[in-house]
Amino acid sequence: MPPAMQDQPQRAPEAGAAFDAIIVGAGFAGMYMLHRLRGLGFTARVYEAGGGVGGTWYWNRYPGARCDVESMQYSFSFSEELDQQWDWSEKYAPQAEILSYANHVADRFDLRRHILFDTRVTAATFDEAAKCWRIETDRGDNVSAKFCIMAVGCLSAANHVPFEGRADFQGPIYHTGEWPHEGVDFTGLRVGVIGTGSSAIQSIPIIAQQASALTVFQRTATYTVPAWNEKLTPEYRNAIKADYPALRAKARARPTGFYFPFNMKPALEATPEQRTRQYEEAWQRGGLPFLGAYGDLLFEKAANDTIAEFARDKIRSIVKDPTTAELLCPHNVFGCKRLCVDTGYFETYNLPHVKLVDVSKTPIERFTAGGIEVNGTEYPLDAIVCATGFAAMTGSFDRIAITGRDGRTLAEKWRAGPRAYLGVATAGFPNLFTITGPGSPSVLASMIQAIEQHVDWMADCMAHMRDIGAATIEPLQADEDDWVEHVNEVSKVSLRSTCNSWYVGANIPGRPRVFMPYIGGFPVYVQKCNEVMTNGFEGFVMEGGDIGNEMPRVRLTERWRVPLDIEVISPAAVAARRVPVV
Ligand code: N01
Repeated sequence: MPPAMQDQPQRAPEAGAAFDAIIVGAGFAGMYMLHRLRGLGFTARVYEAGGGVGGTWYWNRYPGARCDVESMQYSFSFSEELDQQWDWSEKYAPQAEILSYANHVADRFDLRRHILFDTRVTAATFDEAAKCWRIETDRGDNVSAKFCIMAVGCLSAANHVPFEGRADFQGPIYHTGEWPHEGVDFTGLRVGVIGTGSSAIQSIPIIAQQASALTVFQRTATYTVPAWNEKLTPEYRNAIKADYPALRAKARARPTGFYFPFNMKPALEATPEQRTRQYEEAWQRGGLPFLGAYGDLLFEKAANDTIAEFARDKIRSIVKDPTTAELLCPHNVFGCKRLCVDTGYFETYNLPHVKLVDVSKTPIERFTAGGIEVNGTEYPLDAIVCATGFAAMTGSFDRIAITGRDGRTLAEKWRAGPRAYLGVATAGFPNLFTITGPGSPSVLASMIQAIEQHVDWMADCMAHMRDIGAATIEPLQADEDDWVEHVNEVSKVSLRSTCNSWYVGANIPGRPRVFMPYIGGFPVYVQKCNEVMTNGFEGFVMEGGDIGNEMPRVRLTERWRVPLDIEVISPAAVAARRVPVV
C-alpha cells in the first residue's frame, strides 16, 4: 500500500459545495493552477491523493532520486522574488530538496487551506443540464464545479507488472514510484532490481552501496550520460540571479523549454576525429545536453549511429568484464527512449557483489518464495525493487471515471490513443482542462515550464469566459482531429518515434501505440497556443456568452510571447531545422 494511504486523518466528507474549479492533484501543476485561480478571484478546491504537495517528488523517494534538468531552470519562473530568494544547493537537486521547494511554494503562496490531502478523486461527471462537473472522491466528497482541471501528472500511475508468483515472495516488494517515506535500509540484504530506466539507473549505485548482493534484471540496455553533479557555489547562483529573466527567456525560446548550448551542425558533415572530439567534450559537460552535440542526431539514423557507438565505447571502457559490458551496450537508437543521466551507474557493475541478468530473450518467469526465476535459474533475494516505470501520459486519467457529454467516458474516447486539442482539452468534455496533457510538449519540455505555460493559458481562458459570461468551452472535433494528426505527423520526422518507449505506450503490453507528447518544439507549440487565444479561441466552441464581441484579454499568457529565435528554431517545424529535442 502506498505510504500516505496508511494513516489518513479523519475528516467529514464535503457534500454539496460548489466551486469555480476543482483541481485534481497538488503537484507543481495543481499548485500553480490554484495560485493563479485564487489570484483571479476564482474559488477552487484541490484534491490530492498523497499526504502532501509535490506530486512526482512526493512519491518518488527512491535512493538517488534527483532531477535531470539543472535545478536553476527546474523551478517556477512566475515569481521573481521566489527565484531570487530560493537557493538550490546542487546542479541537479535531490528529491528531498525539490520536495522542500514544493512545500515552500505551498506555504509562501498560502495554498494549503484550499487542498484536501489523502483524497483520491474517483469520478468526474459532466452535468449537461447544470453545465458543471460533479466530482466524487474516495473520502465520500461530492462537490460540483464549473471547471474540472486535471493536474494528474504524466508519470504518476505506477506500472505494477503482474509477475507470476508475486504473492509468493516472502520479502518486501517496492516500486520506485511509491517509495516508503521512512526510507528502506538494504544493509546486508540480497536485493533484486527489475528495470534499467532512469529510476533504476539512479537507485542502483546507491542500493549497491548497502546491499550484500545486488542482481539487476535488464530487459533493454539503456543509454546514460554522466551527470557530473556538483555543489552550486554562491557565485554561480548569483551570476544567474543577476539576470534570471534573461535565462528564463532564452529557455522559453528553446525546443526543450530549458537552455543549454547546442551545436546546429550535422554530425555527418564532420570527420570521425572531429566527431569524437565533439562527443568527448559533450560527454565531459554531461547530462541531457549531450544530445545537443550535433543537430541531426535524432533525425538521421547514420548520424545517430555515430553517437550510439561513442556511448557504447564509453561503456566498454568503464565496465571491466567484457560480457557484462556487451550486455550493457544498447543497440537501439540513441536518445530514442528518454536519455538517462547517472552518477556511477556503469562503474557499479565492476563491484564483485553486483550481477546483471539479461531478461531480453528469456523473461522473468516468476517470483518464488525466495527470489526470482529466469530461464530455470532461481536468483535468491531478500527484497525486490520494481523500477518498472509508469503507465505514462494517460495512466492517471484511467484511474478516474471521467464522463462527458451524452454519457461518453474518456476511457472510451481514448481507447485507441489519447485525443486532445493542443493537449489542453478534448471534444465532448466541456470545461475539462488537462495540464501537460497528451498532444502537448509536456515530457519533452522542462516540465515546470510546460506546466506554467498551460496554466497561464487556461487561467486566461477561464477569465475570458467569465468576462463574456460563457458557460462552456470545448474543442471543435475537426480542429482536434487536425491537431492529433499534426502531433502524429511531426513525431514521424524524429527517430524518437521508432522504438518501444513509454512515449508511445509500448512499455506496457496492450496499450495503443501512439506518440503521445508533441515533439514539434516548445516555442512552436507556445506560438500556436498564443495564436489560438488571440484569434478568439480558434478551434474551440464556447456556449452561453456574448461570443464574438470581445476578444480575449491576454493577461498571464503575455509572458509566453517570447519572440522565436529563428537562429535556433523557425515556426516551420523542428524537422525543417533539425533542432534536437532532448
Ligand atoms: O521507467 P522506465 P522509469 N520485465 O519506463 C523495465 C522520468 N524520470 O521509472 O525498456 C523486465 O523508463 C523496462 O524495460 P523495457 C523520466 O522521464 C526522471 O525508470 O521496457 N523489465 C525499463 O528498463 C523517465 O524516462 C528522472 O524493455 C521490465 C524499466 O523497467 C521516466 O520517468 C528519474 C518489465 C522501466 O523504465 C520513467 O522512468 C526517474 C518486465 N516485465 C524517472 N516491465 C529524472 O529526472 C518494465 N521493465 C532523473
